Amino acid sequence: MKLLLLLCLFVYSVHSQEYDDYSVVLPTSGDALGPRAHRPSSGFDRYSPNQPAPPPISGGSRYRGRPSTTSTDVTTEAQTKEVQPDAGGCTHLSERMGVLCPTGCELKSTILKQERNVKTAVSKLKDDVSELSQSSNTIYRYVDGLSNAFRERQRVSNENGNVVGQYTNDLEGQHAFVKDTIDTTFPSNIRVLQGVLQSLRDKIQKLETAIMSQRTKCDKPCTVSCPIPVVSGKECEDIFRRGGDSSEMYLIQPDSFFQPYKVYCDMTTEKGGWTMIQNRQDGSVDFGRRWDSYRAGFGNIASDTGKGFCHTPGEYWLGNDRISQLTKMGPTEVIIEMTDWSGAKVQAMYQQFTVQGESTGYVLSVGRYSGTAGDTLLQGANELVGENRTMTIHNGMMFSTYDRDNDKWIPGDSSKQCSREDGGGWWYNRCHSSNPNGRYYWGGPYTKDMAKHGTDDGIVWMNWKGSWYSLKAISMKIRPFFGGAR
Ligand SMILES: [Ca+2]
Repeated sequence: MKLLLLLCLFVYSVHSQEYDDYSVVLPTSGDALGPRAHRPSSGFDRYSPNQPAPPPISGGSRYRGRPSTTSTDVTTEAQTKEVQPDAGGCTHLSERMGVLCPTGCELKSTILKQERNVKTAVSKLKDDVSELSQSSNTIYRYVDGLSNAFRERQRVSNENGNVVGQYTNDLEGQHAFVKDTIDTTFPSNIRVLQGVLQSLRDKIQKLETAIMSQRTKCDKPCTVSCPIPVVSGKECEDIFRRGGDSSEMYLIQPDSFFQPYKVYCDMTTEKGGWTMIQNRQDGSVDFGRRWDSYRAGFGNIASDTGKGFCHTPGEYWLGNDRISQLTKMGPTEVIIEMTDWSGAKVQAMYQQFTVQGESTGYVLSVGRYSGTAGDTLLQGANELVGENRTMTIHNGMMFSTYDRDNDKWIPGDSSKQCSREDGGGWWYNRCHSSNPNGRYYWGGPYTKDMAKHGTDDGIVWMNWKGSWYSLKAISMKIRPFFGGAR
């Protein structure tokens, strides 16, 4: 634009110079030329008059006079000269006059007119440029924001890549560990477990074999298979006197009217000859039995432990009929030996011991106590006094089982049965100071909560261990009384 303006000013200057030169040459004739004829002075711009002109050249002309016809034509042409417009357009009215160059004024007007257009265009262009600049700024900021967002995304992407890489590394490590574990540890453990499993299978098979063996044995009642010594007699004292001096199972026949039966003979204690009528030692036999069972006897007389003879007694009750018969054959003494869970041993001996027959309820008669366990059968419980103690004396009592109430506790009242509450068959009064046929408790001390009916139903000998201690072992052996002298 500036270049265009400079170009226009240059053209204007050239035209002005040409015009001035032209004005000097041309005569100042007529008022048609207008105000350009003078320039009023002002200030120091004073008019200075022209210098006097030198005299013209005179003398003879080198030319001859012109022909007359040409002068006439010139006059005519001068007379018909047309007045040409001074402003507006670049062409004469007559085309033969050629093109008329614009005057400075016309050019200025044109330029001013164009300048307005140009200004308008420039103003619009400025607005456009400003708007474009704003748009450019907006776009720049937008692009800049996009760049920042891209860089942020790139950073986040890089960080995610790092995290993924780390996670991948960890995962690969774990995978390697798991694979190594599966490839090495698992097979080893599986082999160990397979060995354990095989061992367990072997044990189970052995147990099944043992169970089958026991089932086969239990299909028939337990019998003693060990050989019976040839020596026999009416009872153990008779056998002892016949030469049987080893403690083991023998066959006795007290009376020829009865069949011989097996019994364990103690040939060592107190000079031997003792017939065992009762034995408790391990709880292997249930003593909570009916009247008939106590009458006939139950349990295991003895067992073979592999030495070829039955030298070890089992838990058993010889039977009230047999006991009655043996004790009624003559004066009989009894020794009651007992052991607690610490291994301590005491005994109670009665030089008189008789059991009447079933018709009188197997009434017990004892007398002449001696020993270390304390006399319960004659004296009752030492810790009780008066009638309460009398109620615990067993001498003179009938035998009772849970299905035959012969005790002194409200006879006739089926709800008051010593045998039912104290666990065994015995010569209960109301009810006991000793209970050799009671329940077998492992360990010794027991409580009411452990007892079936809350009573002292253990293997009790009150005058040694009290009511709430169940003995580990107890046995009753009888022998014909002979005053200790053989
Ligand atoms: Ca009763």
